[in-house]
Amino acid sequence: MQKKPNSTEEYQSLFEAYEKDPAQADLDFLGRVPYKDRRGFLKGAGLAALGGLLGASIPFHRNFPSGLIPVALADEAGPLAGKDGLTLLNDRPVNAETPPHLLDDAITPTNRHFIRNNGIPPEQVDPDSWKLTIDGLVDTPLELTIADLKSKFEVVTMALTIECGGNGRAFFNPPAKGNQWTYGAVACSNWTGVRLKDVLEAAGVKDEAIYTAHEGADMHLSMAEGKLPISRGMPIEKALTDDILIAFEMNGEALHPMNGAPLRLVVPGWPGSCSQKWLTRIYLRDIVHDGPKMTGTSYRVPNHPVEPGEKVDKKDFDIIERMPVKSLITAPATNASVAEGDIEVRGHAWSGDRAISAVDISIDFGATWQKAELDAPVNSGAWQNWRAAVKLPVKGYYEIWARATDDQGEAQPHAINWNPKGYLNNSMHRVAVRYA
Ligand SMILES: Nc1nc2c(c(=O)[nH]1)N[C@H]1C(S)=C(S)[C@@H](COP(=O)(O)O)O[C@H]1N2
Ligand SMILES: [Mo]
Repeated sequence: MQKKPNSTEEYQSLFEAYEKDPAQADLDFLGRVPYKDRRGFLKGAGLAALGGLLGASIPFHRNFPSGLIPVALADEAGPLAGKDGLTLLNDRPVNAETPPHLLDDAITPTNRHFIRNNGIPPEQVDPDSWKLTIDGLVDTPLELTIADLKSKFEVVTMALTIECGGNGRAFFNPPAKGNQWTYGAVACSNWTGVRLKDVLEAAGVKDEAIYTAHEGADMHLSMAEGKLPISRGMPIEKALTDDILIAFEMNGEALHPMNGAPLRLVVPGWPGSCSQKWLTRIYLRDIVHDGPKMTGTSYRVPNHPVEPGEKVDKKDFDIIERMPVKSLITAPATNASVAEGDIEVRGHAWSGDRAISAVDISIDFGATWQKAELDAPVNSGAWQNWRAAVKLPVKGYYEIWARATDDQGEAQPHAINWNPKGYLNNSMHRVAVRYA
């Protein structure tokens, strides 16, 4: 039995031993290197030496950008362990999205839930000793274990949609800086936990409280002590609604480490950034929270229409609240070739905290539309599933377009509503299909 190394230095020295004499070294240790520590190893000669672990040499190792890890390793033991088919957009911090055709399930399985990290997740979490602090402008500050949450409050399970505010950013022109999400920074899993509202009411919300502030146990990319990568909040009226959970289970099991284990907030319909992962503290404030990624232009859009590329003054940005009406086509996969003209088109639709009233499908570039069959949400906060039997009249190339309309009559636009940071792209999803 090899001793498990337990510090970065120890990993480093084992790795150096491996570089000196691969035949004699403890090869197995590499598989256990936490991904945050791997970064230092994977440069130049270090990367070349990893050939042993990958089962092949790396002819172009000199070109490998430092800071990335080989995808083959990432999938096996890194942040994407337990995920299936996600596209890694960045490994520091970890950001991975799900191709639309892998989001076909009515309820998103954990292995298909996207990952959006702003910092470095905590490495060792102990659910039994995890504590959540509720303080700030409350009558009685609380410190709760997960066992306390389960025993003192009603435990509920709900399907809840989380979408990153930057989903669809890849399609902005001029481009917006940040993760180039295409379609897959959205999911609707089953979450089990207690209502945020019940916990806040148990602590007693003071009259002066106007905003929540959330903290998690992840570290800033700089690893600086006490510096949070992200701390967002929401107006107290929103926090006291029924659909927001402090969740300790995802699809009937412990949360995935990258989705916030052992405890997180789930705020459906608002930007995913409200749903603090690795949740350690919620405090109530008498000002709009000003934590990291609450200020400047983070998660904000201009409060008036702007031209693509237009410079917008900082004071003209508003904090994003609800996410806009949107839909996703999950079948067929784009670029699919079908042998029959009769096909089923499927997908999901959602609109912040509203319900969807219709999803329309077009196969003729928007000239005519047919109504999809639309399910009611399984509960409020869940996306709605839809399907349509579609007939492709003759062989050839088609695009399937989907357009959702919500119960306030708002429908998805054809073109992107451009904004400087690339948020809220709810333009229609188009997939290419060849009837051959
Ligand atoms: N502690 C913490 N919570 C966080 C984040 C983070 O980086 N750290 N990212 C937020 C953002 S921007 C999004 S979109 C969601 C994504 O949740 P997921 O990674 O479980 O899909 O988590 C949010 N909660
Ligand atoms: Mo996000």
